[in-house]
Amino acid sequence: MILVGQYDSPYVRRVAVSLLVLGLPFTRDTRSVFGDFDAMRRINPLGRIPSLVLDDGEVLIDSAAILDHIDEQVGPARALVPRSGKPRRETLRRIALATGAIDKFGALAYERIVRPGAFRWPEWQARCETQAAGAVEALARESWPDDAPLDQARITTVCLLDYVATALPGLLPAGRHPALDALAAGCATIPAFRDTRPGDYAVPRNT
Ligand SMILES: N[C@@H](CCC(=O)N[C@@H](CS)C(=O)NCC(=O)O)C(=O)O
Repeated sequence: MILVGQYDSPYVRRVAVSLLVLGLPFTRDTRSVFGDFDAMRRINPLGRIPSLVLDDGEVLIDSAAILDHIDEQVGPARALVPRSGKPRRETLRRIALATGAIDKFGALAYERIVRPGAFRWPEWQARCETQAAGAVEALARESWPDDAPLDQARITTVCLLDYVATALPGLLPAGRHPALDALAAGCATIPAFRDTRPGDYAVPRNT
């Protein structure tokens, strides 16, 4: 399997962490979705990451669809999202909050980093920040016991937190949500997270 995309993307990273945690081998295609746009569009017509190229050449796009396939491959006992009932609903709710926050922080990052200054819209940025902050506050109100198994809600939430720390430093200062700080610190020592840390934010910057 080939995982397409860089770990600066929290969506790519949550797939990478999941593959590593589950012991599923993969290689990487680290071309940039910005710098190698045409090549990326040949893999995924949307020109977005992540994609997962299976061994028979089939290409899966969108992290949710990729993670669904991975869970199916390992079976319900090892799947990172519970199969049914309240545990499934609660996990999906946390994942929705975390991915929603990634979308809104991502929109904010693109506003700040990609869009030329003359075309920025402060009210839109404020709206994105309010929506993302609301989702993070809701995640902070959830219970994250130290000894709970590593599931997809934890993986995606930590990928969100590390993404904000890297791409939008200062927006979620340490101490604002101690429970989330503890969650991220606990996961930082796990090899799957340690070995996929995002580098410097790779999107070309407009001033
Ligand atoms: N829903 C998609 C979102 C993927 C996404 O937003 N990827 C970003 C990187 S974090 C991307 O490809 N951005 C480039 C673009 O949209 O032009 C998923 O879960 O895979």
